[in-house]
Amino acid sequence: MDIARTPATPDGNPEMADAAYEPKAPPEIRRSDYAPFPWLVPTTRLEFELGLERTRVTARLDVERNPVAAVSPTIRLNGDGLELASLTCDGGEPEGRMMDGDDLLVTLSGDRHVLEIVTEIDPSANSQLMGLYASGGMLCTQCEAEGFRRITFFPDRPDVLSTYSVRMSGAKAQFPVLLCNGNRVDSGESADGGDHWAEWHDPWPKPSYLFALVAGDLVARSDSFTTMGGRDVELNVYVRDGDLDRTEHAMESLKRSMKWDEEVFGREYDLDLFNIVAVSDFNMGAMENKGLNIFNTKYVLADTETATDGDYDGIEGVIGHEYFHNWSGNRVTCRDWFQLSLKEGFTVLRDQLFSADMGSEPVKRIEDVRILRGVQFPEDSGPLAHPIRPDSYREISNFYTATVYNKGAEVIRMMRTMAGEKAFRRGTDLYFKRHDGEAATCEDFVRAMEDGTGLDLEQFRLWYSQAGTPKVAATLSHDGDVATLKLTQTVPPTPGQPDKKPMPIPFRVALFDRKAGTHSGEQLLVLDRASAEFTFEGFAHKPVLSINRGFSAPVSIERDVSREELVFLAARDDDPFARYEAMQELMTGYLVGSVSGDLDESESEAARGDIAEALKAVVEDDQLDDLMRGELLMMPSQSYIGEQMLVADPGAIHVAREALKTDLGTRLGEALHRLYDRAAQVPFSLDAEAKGARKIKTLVLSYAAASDPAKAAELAASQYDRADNMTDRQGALMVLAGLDSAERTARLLDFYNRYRGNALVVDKWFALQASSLHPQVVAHVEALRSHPDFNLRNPNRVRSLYMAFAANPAGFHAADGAGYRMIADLVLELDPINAQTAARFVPSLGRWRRIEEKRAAMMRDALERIARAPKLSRDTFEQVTRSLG
Ligand code: 0A1
Ligand code: ZN
Repeated sequence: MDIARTPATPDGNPEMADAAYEPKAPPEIRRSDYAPFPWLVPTTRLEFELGLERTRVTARLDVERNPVAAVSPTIRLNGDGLELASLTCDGGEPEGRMMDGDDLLVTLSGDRHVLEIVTEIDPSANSQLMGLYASGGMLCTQCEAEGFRRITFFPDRPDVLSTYSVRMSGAKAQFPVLLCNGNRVDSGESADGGDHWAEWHDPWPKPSYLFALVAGDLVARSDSFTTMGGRDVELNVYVRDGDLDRTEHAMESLKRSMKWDEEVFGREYDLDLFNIVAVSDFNMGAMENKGLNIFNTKYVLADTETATDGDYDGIEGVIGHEYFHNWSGNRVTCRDWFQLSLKEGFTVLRDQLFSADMGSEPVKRIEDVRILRGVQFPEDSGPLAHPIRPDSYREISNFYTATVYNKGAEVIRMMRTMAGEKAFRRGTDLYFKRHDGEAATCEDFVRAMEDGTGLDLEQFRLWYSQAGTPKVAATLSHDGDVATLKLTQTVPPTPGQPDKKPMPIPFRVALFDRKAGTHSGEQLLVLDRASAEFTFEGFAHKPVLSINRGFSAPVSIERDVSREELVFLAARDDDPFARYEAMQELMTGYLVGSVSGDLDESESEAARGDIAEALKAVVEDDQLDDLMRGELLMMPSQSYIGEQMLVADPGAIHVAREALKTDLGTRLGEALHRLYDRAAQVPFSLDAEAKGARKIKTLVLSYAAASDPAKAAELAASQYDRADNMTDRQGALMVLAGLDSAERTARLLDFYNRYRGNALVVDKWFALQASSLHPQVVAHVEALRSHPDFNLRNPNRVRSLYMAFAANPAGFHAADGAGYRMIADLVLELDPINAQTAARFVPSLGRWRRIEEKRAAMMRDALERIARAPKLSRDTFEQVTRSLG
């Protein structure tokens, strides 16, 4: 009997099966339930007979009992919607088999067996983009976290490592290029030449989530890299014909990554071949499959006509990230998905350090903190808060979060700060040496850090188990010649974690002599109790406190500081991050005060005057480079301002923020225009000076748009018309898109017509309109939904319209609730097509508890409407129930 499609219940009654196996609440998986898998799979042989609509997969697994696991009479082979064509054990009928939901259980009574499993799949019908799927006529895979089970029945868990050999065959004309992990060991073609095949072998044992295969009509940019040990590695970046000219930056970034990882972390590449393939339908940014990284085209393709400076930086960062995974993720992988931050937090830190070394370190740090505070802090203070090492999940795809990635990186960065760079390197060397070839845990990492650095990290482990952003109150007092810094921490309650313990928080601190404008050295203080006092001698006057320099800890600080002190720090602090922070605090303090009605008119006026003076000093400071100047001139985001308030009124914040922009644009008008004119003289190049000049130009335009819209429209239109690069063109169009002017319509049309064949640029066109400050933005997005280029099946396009919109407070938080309804409609429509992407829109609605009453009720309604849908994916179900909970 073919039992593949027959759901079985424990009592074997198929009638009951639907009710039992399509539960409303998918089961919760708990970290504490981890047990080693009872079977080892030393080798895996896969044969793919490839076709877009029908691919036949023959898997041969050599299995043997795992000596360190509990004995089991069966082996659980995970499946997800698979059609089982045949199954044999040691060449014959297995002793027993049954389906448990989508999984296949096979009875195995001996110590060693060979299982042969044949499945048939339809890649063209795979709109979830997990497993094997078709994208623009090619076939590719995405297996992390649990996609391999959509290809064949397999123990699809990261602690089962196997050595893979793979044969792929298919029509030569349709799939001229056949790629897999590892090295190509053989190839050939059928007698009539219509079909061809390739045989691949990956010598490194790996978990199934790192498996990858690509078949298609692709062309490559090829190059090579000689490793520090003298290995010549062939490098290829595969793209579709016509895109080759846009791969140079990706290839150069790859070579820089390889060199940097040798120099900074002592990590050498371990195969003779490294392939990157770009695909246009992809759920995430990229994937680190062993020797065959698969990338979203967004993180590969760039030329100056079509990609912005931000795109260039993004490509370098993501290429680095995936490459660095070869050690932090592949050579040392994760025992289970609760340990995801082991590879992701560490690899994000590695890519951040790499990008900092390739460009401006302080600017990179500020950008990283902006992402953390813009995305992770709200996550940590909302219903979806979880520790960097979660305790449970229903759908692991929901845990590829800013917490696991970005806070995870901050946690490791704190260890580096406390240990110092040299000792940190001893820790990472030990970690790689000790766990090479293993599936490890976060605990293993921390222990290697302790042993390698000599730090005692006992209490520090709380950073792995406790969710929530610590709040630290800092007050500085002065008596005689002694300054006393009092620090008090609270870690807020989060879902499932009502009570928290104090955590060790490392602060880089300096005390400035207000008159001399200098300090006598930075210190590292570790606050490891609820409250502590630190004293500093030798201060005749009260010094000015500079704390959390370099953002040494991912916490929010409430410091008792005067405006005058912030102005001082914004102008004088020698730590660029602290200087940025002072500037942000000046503006945020004013905006929060103004929205809360705490400031009377004269206080408001004085505050705006101080901010304008501080900005003017930044504009005129000729010691600053423009990239850094741009950071100092940037206003805090709406969401960051909202985050400072217990309950936020997005409408009021928007009005206050725009009003401040208008005021500053007016007060600084001339100085800003002089800055613009200077920046406009800098000819195009990709160096820091020219990048800085472009950043400044668009910033000035956005201040001008608020203070003098007619002039801004004219200036932006002229920047657009004369642009010789995408940064200038997009910056100008972004400003125009928010203005109700004739220039807007003409340039938007021009942009579309100019780039209509280029999907990544058309994505920008959608995003620019969806994130604009235009009062009709909701109507614009509704209209764009019906544009012929809109396509729900392409995640980049969906994100370009709707992620941009969900992040646009003026649209998403429209007072009548139209924005919330639009996102709920999208989630419902997208969920059956691409659950992973749909679920990513839920957190924006999940912020309702922190939003004023009227809007909160409408956000809740939107969530409840999603929850009432008769059938929801595991992904969306989990996010919606947690958000309502
Ligand atoms: N490991 C990848 C992220 C990733 C995760 C899941 C995916 O499935 C759709 C794809 C990519 C990284 O950190 O880059
Ligand atoms: Zn990663």
